[in-house]
Formats: sequence, structure tokens, C-alpha cells
Amino acid sequence: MAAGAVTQDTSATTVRTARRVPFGAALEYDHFISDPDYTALFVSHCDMIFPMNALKWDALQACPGEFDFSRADDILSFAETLGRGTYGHTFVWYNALPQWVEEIDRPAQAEAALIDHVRTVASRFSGRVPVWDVVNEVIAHDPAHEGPWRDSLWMRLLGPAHVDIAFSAAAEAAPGAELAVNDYDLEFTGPRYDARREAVLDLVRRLQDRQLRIDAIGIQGHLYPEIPIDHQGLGRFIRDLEALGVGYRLTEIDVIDWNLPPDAALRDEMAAEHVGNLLDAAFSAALPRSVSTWGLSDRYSWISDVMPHRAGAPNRPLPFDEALKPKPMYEVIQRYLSA
Ligand code: 9MR
Repeated sequence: MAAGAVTQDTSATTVRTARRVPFGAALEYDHFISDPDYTALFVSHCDMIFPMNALKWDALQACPGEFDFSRADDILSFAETLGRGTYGHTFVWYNALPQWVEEIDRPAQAEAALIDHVRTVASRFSGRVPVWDVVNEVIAHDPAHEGPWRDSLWMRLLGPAHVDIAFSAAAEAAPGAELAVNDYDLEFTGPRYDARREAVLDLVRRLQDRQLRIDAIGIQGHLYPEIPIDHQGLGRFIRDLEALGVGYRLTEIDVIDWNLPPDAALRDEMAAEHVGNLLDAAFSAALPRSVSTWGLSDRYSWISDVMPHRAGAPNRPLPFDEALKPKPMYEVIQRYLSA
């Protein structure tokens, strides 16, 4: 276990309330190691604690055939020791690939690398990681204009079959794990989002037509407050998934607050309201298998790097503030999870 984590007194801060839906958050390894107060927040509030980046390809297999499981092991053991659930993100993505994979230029080599990676990682964590994002973000950003599939190394060399290959290898190597497709922009109002939801349903049908097991869809939930949640469209999507025998999880919730007013209290209220709109639409259709945020406190978020606040104010995308105090967003999430 990681040095930074061992020193914490976890006994007084264990999650005690049983929620009807488990709540989790993604934990970046560097913060897990360097910031014990931040890690303690996960211990206090999360039913599921899982690696944000430590299970990605570039973290596990930076050089061909040389696997380093140590960082993922540290976070997973930490969650296990505390009796918490966890989550596997992710086998196949267009991003977070090491240079040697980016340089693959033959289909047979791509297929061999893909199968070997999924098999090795899935079997290494079999029985420990209960759910895997087998593929992440394979739907085109704008399916009506770019075709249903997102461009990637895997698409260029193997076409849509790379998704079948990954699901087949995962089902074989991790027979007890839930297998999921995870994607973004599935919750909003507008034709591009309708098309993305439709493309996900087509992907589920494609896998099922090939007798490949698909158990759940991860709806990421990176929310833009300027784009309204599609209450009806999201509800229909979740019910359509249910009719196909597929569940759902909310996997990466945060609020991209770059256009919200700089005033912190007002911004927090608006962000909480928007998360409430997502939860209301989703929970009205069916209960998710879990709800997770992408990080837990405003201290660390990808949004500060990629979409800093337009007025230069520090971003406030997550349920806890920089001082690790709960914000209205956390109250809203608790209301839905514990109701
Ligand atoms: O938040 C993650 C960031 O720390 C990583 O550098 C980046 C590349 O690995 O991935 C970010 O997480 C992404 C997730 O894996 C998939 N959905 C979007 C997330 C935010 O970009």
C-alpha cells in the first residue's frame, strides 16, 4: 500500500450510511500518495474508490509486454482493505496510449496487442475489479456528420470489429466482471445528443447480435450548465437500454463551470441544480448501479487545466470545495442516493 495512505487514521471516518445506490469517485494516484487529507475525504464519503488513470494503457503497459500493476494495485488494495467497491477504467480508448501503440500500423499487430492487453489486465484483476469500461468514448463526437464511430488508432486499423474483439477478450478473461461501454454527451438536449444516444443503442444491439455480453452503459456526466439536460430523451435512453437487458451507471460527474458567474456561492448553487437535473432525469427512469464523480474536491480537476473559468476564478466543478468542505452539489447527490 502507498506510504501516504498507510499513515491515515481511517477508523473514525468510515462510510456508515447504507445508500440505495453506491457513491464513488475517481482517485488520481499522485494525489493518493501526496495528499492524505484529500485521500481521507474518499474514505469518509465513498462506497467505491477507483483509479482515475492508473488502469489506463499508458499506466499499465508503457513498453510492449512489460506490465506495471503497482499503482493500480495500491489504489485497489486501499479500497479493498476498507471494504469499499471499485471500478475498472479502461481497456480501450483512443487516448492514454503509449508511443509504441501509437506507432502500430498493421491490423494484425493491433489485434494482437489489443487482445494481449485486455487478457493480461482483465485476468490479473479478475475477482478484484467488479466492472470494466471495456471501451471508452468510441462513439463519434457528432455521429450525424462523422459516422457513428469515433476516429482512433483502433478504428483506422481494425474498424468497429475492435470493439467486438475487446468485449470477447474481456468476457473470457474476466468472466465475473460487469462489462460496460462508457461515453460522454449522452444526457443533453439537441440533435447531436439524440444521435449519440442512438449510436450507443446501435452499439449495444451490434454486440448482442454477435452474442457478446454487454452489461451496462457508463453515462459520464461531464455537465455543461449552458446545455439543458434532456429529461425525456435521457429517460427514454435508459428505458431502451433496460429493454435490451442493459443497466447504466453515472460514471464521471462534474460541472464544467467556465461560463458560470464568478461568485462562488451562486456558482455552487447553479452547479448543484444542474447535477440535480441530471439525477432527476436518470433516477426517474431507473436506478443507476452507481453514481461517481471525476475526482471529489475542487482541489484537483481536469477542468481547471482544460476549461479554466473565463473570468480567471478557480474552477468549482466537484462536490467538495478546495478546503474539502461539502458543497450544495454533495447535498443534492446524497438526497438522490439515500432517498
Ligand atoms: O482526468 C483524467 C486526466 O487526469 C488524464 O490526464 C486524462 C488522460 O488520461 O484523462 C482524464 O480523464 C478522462 C477519462 O479517462 C475519460 N473521460 C474524460 C475524462 C476527462 O478528460
